[in-house]
Amino acid sequence: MYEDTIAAISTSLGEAGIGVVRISGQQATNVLRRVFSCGTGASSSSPLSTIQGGESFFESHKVYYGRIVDPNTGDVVDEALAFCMLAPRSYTREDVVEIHCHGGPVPLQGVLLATLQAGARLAEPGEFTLRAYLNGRIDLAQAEAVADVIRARTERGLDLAMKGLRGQLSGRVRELRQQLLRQLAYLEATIDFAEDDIPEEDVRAPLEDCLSAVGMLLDTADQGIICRQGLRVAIVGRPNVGKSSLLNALLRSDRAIVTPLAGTTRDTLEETANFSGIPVCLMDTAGIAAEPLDPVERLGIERSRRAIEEADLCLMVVDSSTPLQAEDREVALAIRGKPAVVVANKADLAVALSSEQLEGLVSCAPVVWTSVSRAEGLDRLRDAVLQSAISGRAVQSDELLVSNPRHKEILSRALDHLRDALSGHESGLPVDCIATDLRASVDALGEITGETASEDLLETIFSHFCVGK
Ligand SMILES: Nc1nc2c(ncn2[C@@H]2O[C@H](COP(=O)(O)OP(=O)(O)OP(=O)(O)O)[C@@H](O)[C@H]2O)c(=O)[nH]1
Ligand SMILES: [Mg+2]
Repeated sequence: MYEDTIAAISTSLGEAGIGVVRISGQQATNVLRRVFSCGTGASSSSPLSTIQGGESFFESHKVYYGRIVDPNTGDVVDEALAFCMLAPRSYTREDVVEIHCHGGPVPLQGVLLATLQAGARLAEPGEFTLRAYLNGRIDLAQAEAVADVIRARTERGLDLAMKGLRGQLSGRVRELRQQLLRQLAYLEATIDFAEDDIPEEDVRAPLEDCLSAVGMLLDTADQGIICRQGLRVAIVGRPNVGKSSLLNALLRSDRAIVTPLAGTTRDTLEETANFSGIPVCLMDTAGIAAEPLDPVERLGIERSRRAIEEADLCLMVVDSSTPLQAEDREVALAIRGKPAVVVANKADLAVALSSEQLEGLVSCAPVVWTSVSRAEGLDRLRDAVLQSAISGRAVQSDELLVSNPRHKEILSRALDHLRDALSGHESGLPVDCIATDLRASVDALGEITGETASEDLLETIFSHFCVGK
């Protein structure tokens, strides 16, 4: 339990019907007593004069109506509802108070200031969730899932985050860690009590089981991470092939200017679309021309190249009604090495390109024929984007997905140590060498749930949270 009591605005600082200031810690109810005047407040210039009865005055999980007042001057700050969630039945497992006031920046900041004047200290980012973790209410992976729930951009992302919050991944990782710990205990016993009669056990089979289970979790990570973070997709091509038209069609809105003139788009433009639950940030770019007409076009082309660098995947748009041009090949060169899909657009016009020509344009890139002006081929294009991004391995939606890059890195470390342990076992290395690898694997898995997390790691994770969570 912490000595100090923290407070923060827990809702965003825009205009809204209500906003919430949250307080957590041993003094939470005392802070509320100092700033809260119960009832309509007709005769309540001093908050303390209307509230009697000490600690027990606020019943847990019961809502009180009243006013928030400045604890020094007694001036009314806002009208509010307040309620206490006494430990341990709260988010942090400490006493928690929520004050629901009007949701504007000025009343919210006024209410927060009153709680600080009454003895609370301003919370650090993620400090409420850090306390929930340190007080054992949730583990580290669940704490990370809290941030993912808040930041989810699609229903699928939310579904993933909720699974994390319910502890699905934590449960699986803990199970695997327990299995490994059992093997480790056995190996250590054979080291410590070599001369005693320890019945011989097969270490190899359970280690192989764990190895394949960790490998299977790891296999889901690329898709999981895309579901959580989304994809950045650059729409590139020479001028006038229909890039902006494609952006508008995929967004189903008239976002970018489209004209029959080459060089219409000068600057890159970003907008997010939802492809089967995956947030896809689409970047429309200036057409890459061999000879830019003016400095603006040249700067635009530089930005197009930057967008290619930033992208996870490129949609290379070509005009299928004209033969390939040097500029098309230049674009193909610019996206070399990136996952890509070739979009053979304007398929409603007389076709001037063969499938072979298109397939040879960017190595390994699938080709999708579209007519953006007739809205044809767009579903196939969305499918091709997802297929390319997840390397053709679609995971069932009810399968457990690893969606956090930190968890992926840990799993791959745990897998390496497990592999070392197994190959050591096979080549007859001394038991203590095998035990060392196994211990490293167990410790790595513990970093996911937090059993073996360092203070630095906690600081890194929670500093990315918003204040008030
Ligand atoms: N026939 C036909 N015309 C299309 C299609 N897609 C786009 N166009 C037309 O092609 C022209 C150029 O479209 P844009 O979307 O502005 O092309 P762009 O690649 O963004 O061009 P820049 O911004 O200049 O690089 C417009 O007149 C569009 O209406 C299509 O599928 N079929
Ligand atoms: Mg354009």
